[in-house]
Amino acid sequence: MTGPRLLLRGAAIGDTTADSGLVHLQGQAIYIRDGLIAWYGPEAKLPSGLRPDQEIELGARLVTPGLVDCHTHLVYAGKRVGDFVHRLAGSRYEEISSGGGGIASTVAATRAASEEALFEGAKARLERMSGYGATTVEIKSGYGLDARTEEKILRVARRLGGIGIAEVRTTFLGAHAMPPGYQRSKEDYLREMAEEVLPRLISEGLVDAVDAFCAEIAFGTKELEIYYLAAKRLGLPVKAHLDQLTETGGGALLARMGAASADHLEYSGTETIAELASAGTVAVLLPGAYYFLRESRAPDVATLRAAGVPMAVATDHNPGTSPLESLPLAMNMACLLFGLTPAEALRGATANAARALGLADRGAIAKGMRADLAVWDADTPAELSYNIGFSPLHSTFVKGAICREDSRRTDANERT
Ligand code: DI6
Ligand code: FE
Repeated sequence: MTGPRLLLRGAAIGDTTADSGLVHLQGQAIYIRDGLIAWYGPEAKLPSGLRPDQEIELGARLVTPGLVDCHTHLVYAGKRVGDFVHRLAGSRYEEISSGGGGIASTVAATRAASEEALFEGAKARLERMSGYGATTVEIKSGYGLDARTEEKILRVARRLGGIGIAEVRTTFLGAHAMPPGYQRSKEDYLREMAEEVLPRLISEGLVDAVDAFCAEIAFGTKELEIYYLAAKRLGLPVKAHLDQLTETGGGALLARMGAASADHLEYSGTETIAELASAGTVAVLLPGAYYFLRESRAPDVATLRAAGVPMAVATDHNPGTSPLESLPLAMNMACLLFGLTPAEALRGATANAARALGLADRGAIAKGMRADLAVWDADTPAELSYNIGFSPLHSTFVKGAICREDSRRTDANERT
């Protein structure tokens, strides 16, 4: 593929290093060829002989790697405002689930929705996420819990990846909850999902990874073993929602499976963290769900940091526990609620999030990486974690193509 050769001038680069320090370089240029960063460095050292098709002056704006939202449930129908109101009146999340609300109500709405309606709803959300700087978004199934609807959700997710707003990675979350009214055991359900449904979805090119909800109200480690083994046999990376509401002891299973990521981790203890560290598993922190459920126990960031577990930050966008679309707001919450530094938050939403998805080609500004970039009206990289409910995004580039430009801001600039 040969896209236009682009030369971005007047950029301030904001990025993170492997040890999580912030990098902030002024007066930079970035040369993009074939959708990749072919060169970047001080404008004064621009190699001669570059032949860009187009030059873009960024006026000293901040350029970071495009943000990677590595954990979302973007495709669903219906809202859960009723659950929210009940929780505010004192009900617990677990009670709402067992009382007919919760995941089951979103499953019913998603089964009933047409593929087109699901697509339109999720497209609007993806557009807004792109407006907050996301250039790669992971999307999980898991609101179908039957073959037909899981496939419908994943087809919508794939289609969303093809419309040029952001790159989409798909995750099969057949093990999200027991389907309402299912008569047989959890083992039977997971066996059916892993041995019948998953291979078919893979053969249709719909699945990039496999996830499960490892929790008392969902599935335990014993039942999940068959499910994960099937995924591994089919060559897919695995991940889990782990220890969100109580400690499950699932770290050992995930380490044995060489999990790409373990997500939530509010209740994970030192042993679980050591297991994740031994497997090189990324810890995905989801402060939106913590905040929305008014949890009081935060992930043990100090121990994760000391153990050298890479930490990512994601929105966990879903209608029940995290109706959050802004990755910069998740970064802000990760700093204020979980104790990350702004450098860790940025790395968490770029390089470490890419790693949680097994993607080595993005998440940093370096030669040979995909030209997935976010351009901000911000002075420093720490500023991305500072704002609340406002995103200073100017534009994004996905594989070297400008895919979003805030027209109001562009007009304003043209007027000055
Ligand atoms: N943990 C969550 O926070 C979401 N899924 C999960 O496994 C919540 C899903 C929902 O309540 O709809
Ligand atoms: Fe989730």
